[in-house]
Amino acid sequence: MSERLEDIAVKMVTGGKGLLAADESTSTIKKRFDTIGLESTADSRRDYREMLFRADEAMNDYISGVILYEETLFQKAADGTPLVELIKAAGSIPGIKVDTGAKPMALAPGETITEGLDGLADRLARYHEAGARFAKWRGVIAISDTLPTYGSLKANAHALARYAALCQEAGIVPIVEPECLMDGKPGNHDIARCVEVTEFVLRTVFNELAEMKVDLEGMVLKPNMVIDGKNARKASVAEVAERTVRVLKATVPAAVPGIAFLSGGQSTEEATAHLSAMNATYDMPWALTFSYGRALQEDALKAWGGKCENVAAGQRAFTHRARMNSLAAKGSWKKDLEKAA
Ligand code: 5MM
Repeated sequence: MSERLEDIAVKMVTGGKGLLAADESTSTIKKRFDTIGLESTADSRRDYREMLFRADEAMNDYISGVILYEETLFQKAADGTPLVELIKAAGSIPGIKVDTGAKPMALAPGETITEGLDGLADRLARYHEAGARFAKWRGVIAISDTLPTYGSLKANAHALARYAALCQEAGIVPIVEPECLMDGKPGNHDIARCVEVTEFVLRTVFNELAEMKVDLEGMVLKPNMVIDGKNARKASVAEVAERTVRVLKATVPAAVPGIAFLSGGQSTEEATAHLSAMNATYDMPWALTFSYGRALQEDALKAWGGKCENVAAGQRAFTHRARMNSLAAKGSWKKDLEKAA
């Protein structure tokens, strides 16, 4: 029986589960490994990701799907089992990052355009064959007093919509990720500017999705939260939750089954607290969950430190964060659970 995109999308965002973004490109994972003094090689990347995917409690109970980088989709664990099979065995869905990165945009200083559309239909067919049932594409939007420019925003939104249409045609659920940068430069914008930009970005993205005939029931939105820039943090948890939900309600159609936030450079605990506050306080037409990279992995990476004797410690740290975020997806995270751990 053919799988319905709508069913896959619902499974990705419901039941108190969320997504693990483990799709760091080779250059980004190198930066992460540099922080623990570990050389980035195909084997060290495999060891790290294998550790995460073999964390049974986290993967079975809290993680609905994993976003992979292409290398990982075709990589095998040390014992020869394909990493994709580890993910599936835990009842989680393998996904794949299909953009080829945000590149400097011509005649648009400080802005980028995400590439990867050429030949994408063929790649999607290969990824589907390899077991991927959802994909991810990230458009990056810089925020300052003068950015984004409309040209850059429109080009990124258009690329996101073309990608989403290609995914749906290939039987793959698109995660549409327009990220308004919290930690870009200068990063001193306030939350009011973030409201303004995020609202305009989401409106533009959904217009483009409509023009490309994307079925909203068969996609997942991965937005930033509405928050002050990294160098100007002031807003309380309640304010971030309130302003984020308000912007989403103004722009995201109820047909979208779920919204899975990126963490964007928030501390691990902030990312959890904000998500929990939204779910605890507001009635919303969509499921609200996490699709965190750094906020799920930071503590695990540190605890592991690249040493095989620390695999269990790394898995414990990952499981703890996954559990906290699962509680947040149900609106029932409490700060003292962090202390207890
Ligand atoms: C895990 O990081 C992802 C890959 O980034 P690069 O292509 O730059 O290597 C990234 O797309 C990620 O999926 C999202 O930005 C969310 O991650 P965070 O860390 O912001 O939660």
